[in-house]
Amino acid sequence: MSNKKKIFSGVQPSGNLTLGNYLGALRNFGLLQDDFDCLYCVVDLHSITVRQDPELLRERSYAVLALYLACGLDPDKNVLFLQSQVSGHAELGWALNCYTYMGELNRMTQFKDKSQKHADNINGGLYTYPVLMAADILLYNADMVPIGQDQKQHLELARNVAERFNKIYGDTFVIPEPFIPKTGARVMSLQDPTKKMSKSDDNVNNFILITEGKDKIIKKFKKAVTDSGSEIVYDEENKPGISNLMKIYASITSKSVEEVQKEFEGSRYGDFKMAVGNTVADTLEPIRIRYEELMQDKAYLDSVFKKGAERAKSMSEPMIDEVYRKIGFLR
Ligand code: ATP
Ligand code: LTN
Repeated sequence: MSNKKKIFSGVQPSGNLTLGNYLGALRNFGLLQDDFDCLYCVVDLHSITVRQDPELLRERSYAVLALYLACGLDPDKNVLFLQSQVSGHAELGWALNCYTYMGELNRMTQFKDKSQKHADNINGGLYTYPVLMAADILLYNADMVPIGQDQKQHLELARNVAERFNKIYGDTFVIPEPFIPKTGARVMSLQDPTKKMSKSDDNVNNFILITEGKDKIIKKFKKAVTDSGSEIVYDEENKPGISNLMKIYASITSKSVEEVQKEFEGSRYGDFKMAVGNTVADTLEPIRIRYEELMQDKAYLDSVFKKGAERAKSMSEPMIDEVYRKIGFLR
């Protein structure tokens, strides 16, 4: 690794990835790979906070890696790896649990949301999950963490835990900064634009999958709820549906929302929805094709994971050593 700044981010293999994951996270991973030393992790340890079918979990872990690659991440330039194959995450995670207060964890909104959604399985892992996320980042001294808006609170916690540890034991961890895109940081559900587009949503019309075909994508955009009125204007409060579509279009075309508004001045909702659907589908099409090819070659995906784990291990071992020594464990 060079003296470039370091990036860490992760995606859970808890379902098929959506347009939200793409615009909020994956696309930015690729944009950062030339200027930073990047580690991109498939965070399978995180995903078992919700019950997973073992076979499906394995398949989805490959699928997230295949999507990383299909989105253009170069496995030689970036460290692409599976969290459970690098023991330092669980080790540092445990240690940091003892430096995180329950009061802090009680404030995490994702825990509140997920415990409502999975009321029959509110387990300890779901509660302490942000500590494991802090460990992921701090283990490698990452300077920056590309994430969607929903993860901002978790990153704040990681910063607080790092500062606390540094205060007790002297400089140990780099304090990481969030990297949240201007548009695309919070893609909303197509049927209920007041809630986040989520891969674990029960209603398939709420989300667009990265790997969905063109016809399906266009159909879903056609069905997307819009608001009263007929003008394409950005107004999150009164026109959440149209505003969400405008943000999606802006993000995918790298335009500002103002430019999008100008472009569609005088257009009808139906035409605008078709334009968004077409643009999204055309952007995702090459990714889907490459993804499908890669999923046919598990031996290759295994080899990428293997190399990634080796590199991640050698990068993380000095940190575990330092932390354990500082805490007072015999080395
Ligand atoms: P779930 O919906 O199952 O809770 P998730 O999609 O929120 O999962 P991850 O797959 O781990 O969780 O998220 C990976 C990255 O994608 C994170 O950086 C997250 O902030 C981002 N992300 C997730 N959903 C959206 C969204 N709707 N808009 C923008 N970014 C998103
Ligand atoms: N908590 C994130 C996934 C995640 C992550 C990370 C993101 C786990 N560890 C480290 C950035 C950095 C989520 O649920 N989206």
